Amino acid sequence: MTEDTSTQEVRQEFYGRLSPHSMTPLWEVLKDLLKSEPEAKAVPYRWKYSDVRPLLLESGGLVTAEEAERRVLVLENPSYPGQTRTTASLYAGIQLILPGEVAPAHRHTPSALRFLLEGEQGFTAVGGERTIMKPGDFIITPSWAWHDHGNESDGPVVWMDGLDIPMLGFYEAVFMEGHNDLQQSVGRPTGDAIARFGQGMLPISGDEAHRYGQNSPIFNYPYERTREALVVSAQGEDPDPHLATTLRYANPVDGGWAMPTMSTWMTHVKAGWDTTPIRSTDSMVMAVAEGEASITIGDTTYDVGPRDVVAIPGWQWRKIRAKSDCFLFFFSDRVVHEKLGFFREERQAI
Ligand code: GTQ
Repeated sequence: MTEDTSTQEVRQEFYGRLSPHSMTPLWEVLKDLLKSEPEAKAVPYRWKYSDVRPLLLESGGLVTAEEAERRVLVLENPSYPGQTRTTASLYAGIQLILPGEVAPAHRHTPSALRFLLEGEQGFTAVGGERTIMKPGDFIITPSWAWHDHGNESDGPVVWMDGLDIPMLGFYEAVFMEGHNDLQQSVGRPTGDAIARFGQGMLPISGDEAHRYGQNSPIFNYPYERTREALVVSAQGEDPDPHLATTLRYANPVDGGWAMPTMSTWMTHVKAGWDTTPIRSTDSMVMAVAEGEASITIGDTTYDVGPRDVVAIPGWQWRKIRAKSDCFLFFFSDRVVHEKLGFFREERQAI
């Protein structure tokens, strides 16, 4: 017997006596635990709206929004089967509300965002105010805010939900409460929040700004305004080689991200433009508002068009080639990486 095998045997015997005490030797796992670069378990993935839509509408014939509470097809990362997550930390799903339906009022610790894909007359009520949601709008549902959704049009209303459920799941802090009524009572006129907070003005009494806790008091950022801001910005400067023309959704009170756990922004890439690869530690979900593009994530390239959704795991080189003028919505866990001090970004030389 060589000295090596006997050393191994002695160690294994020792490890065997550790395990009944619920202990394990760090040195056997340290190289897997601490690596020189982040390694995502999630894989890139694209959901084509032409695949999602017919299945979503079919689900509309199987279960009502009220019965389902939320009739959503979860966009589940292939690396995490059964785990209702789209990246390691983010959840995305596609929600359908049919004409006349109501998704009942409830509240939960996870924060939610909506990105409107289809339908003109869907609404959501958050904290006593209703907003009508139009395609391309970005809507915030803060943690523990009552919310219910409805559709007063004669066509389906469809949006992407983005939630931080996997993050809160890690902290074992996911819980919810159902409302006594199907819908919450509405105490403020539609448009109140954006009038007070979204016009470059703020209420003179500072207290009001904290209506939605750590979230932006603007809870619907209309696409019309976002798009205009991007189009005009793109006229006034050359696009950033890595980010093209990108504006982030900001909290007007403190200039920070609009939500405390999820960063959101929109990127405009003009037809014919190609971005230079960039990577960052945050994982992302992208939804196409307008345009045709190809996005490369690591070794994988996807063609995307309106309403397609893509999962982008952390620390993978990404670049976008626009075939027509593109407007791309993103949400990511970047704000958490920044707050906790481990956000990193790397840009390939031009
Ligand atoms: O609309 O409140 O996709 O509670 C998952 C959980 C949406 C919602 C989801 C939810 C909601």
